[in-house]
Amino acid sequence: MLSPLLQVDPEIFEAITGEVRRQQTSLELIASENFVSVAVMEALGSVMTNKYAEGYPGARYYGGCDFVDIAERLAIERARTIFGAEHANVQPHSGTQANMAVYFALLERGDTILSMELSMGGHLSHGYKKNFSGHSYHSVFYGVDRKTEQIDFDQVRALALEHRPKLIICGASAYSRFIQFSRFAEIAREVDAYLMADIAHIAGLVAAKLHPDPFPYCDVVTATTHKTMRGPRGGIILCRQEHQKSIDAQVFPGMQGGPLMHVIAGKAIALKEAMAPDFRVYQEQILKNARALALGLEKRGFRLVSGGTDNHMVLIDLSAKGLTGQQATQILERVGITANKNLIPYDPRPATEASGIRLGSPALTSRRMREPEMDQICAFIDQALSAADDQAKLDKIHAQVLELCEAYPLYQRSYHM
Ligand code: DSN
Repeated sequence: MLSPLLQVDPEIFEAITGEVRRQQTSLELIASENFVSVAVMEALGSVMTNKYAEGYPGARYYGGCDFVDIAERLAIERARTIFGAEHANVQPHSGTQANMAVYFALLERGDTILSMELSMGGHLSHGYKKNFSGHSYHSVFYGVDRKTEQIDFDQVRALALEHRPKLIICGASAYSRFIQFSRFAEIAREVDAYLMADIAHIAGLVAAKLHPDPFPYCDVVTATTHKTMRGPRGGIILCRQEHQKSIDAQVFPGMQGGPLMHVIAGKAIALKEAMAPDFRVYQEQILKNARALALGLEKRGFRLVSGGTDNHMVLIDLSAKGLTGQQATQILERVGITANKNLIPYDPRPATEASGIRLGSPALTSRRMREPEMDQICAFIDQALSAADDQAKLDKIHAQVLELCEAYPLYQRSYHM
């Protein structure tokens, strides 16, 4: 019981130290990833992982819940305060689980959902045919305008009037523009639909009031805590009081068993961090860095989907560069830059290849990089994608990437941080 990991399981020890090295020595540009604080990591590795706590604070099915109750109450209160929500449920294990509980609470099997098409920037759990949400509900999708590559509200309204959805979902995982919740609310009101915002990606920006606020307009808001919020992996649901009972009942016992109390403690810590003044400074820098990425790429001849960014990400169309998203991510990986291939609107390629890549600034902003470093990274990306298979050139870029990473160290304290 008391032996260190290195002794108990050297293979996993090696895997973890390898991952530490990878995170330290590469440039993380995946828009949905971030680096949690040491305090959050302490909670994740704490004894709260040992505790069963089915139920909610003060009303559990197991004894011994006094201390986990403290953690969950703090997480709930902090989430309510930050987002100005009447109720928060902090138990969903992920963003998809949060969405699932909302659907269970608001819909019957076979009801119609109107949401953004996955290939236009939406999310699997918003009704995609191979996801539970697509099996259980009838999905109708809106997309973006071909020219502006921004949400086409005429289409959203026309589809809403035609299909009379019970739920309209706004929110995306690959869309670099503000989500105009007020416009969705007008349409939802017109057709008497519930409105849910999935702010998984932009929760940190919303918390810092740097993105339009969904709360006055939506019945329910779901989020993740690990993207721009910079907390542990997990989901959260925020809603009006009238939905509290049904949503809580659909998270537990409807959909999950025991909550992950160590993660909930980590969520509480991340939410406390989000209440500190420097969190807003961090979120402002995320925006500045995303804009710097957009500018740096544009001036090097890359085409940005929708022409730019209002949030933490940019979506690049590589069609004119003669590369697929898949090829580009592989080349970038060879120089220590991590990104993901992504479909672009009206993409002629399949998702396994894709014509674009998605880049995000949250993780590197946590490393304290700023606009000059973003510009330097754009130069690395440009040089790497033009180098094709020239190993000598790629090695040279990789050496510069390593130098930059060394200048912005991450987790110095012990082997797993
Ligand atoms: N996988 C997440 C993302 O990268 O956006 C969404 O769940």
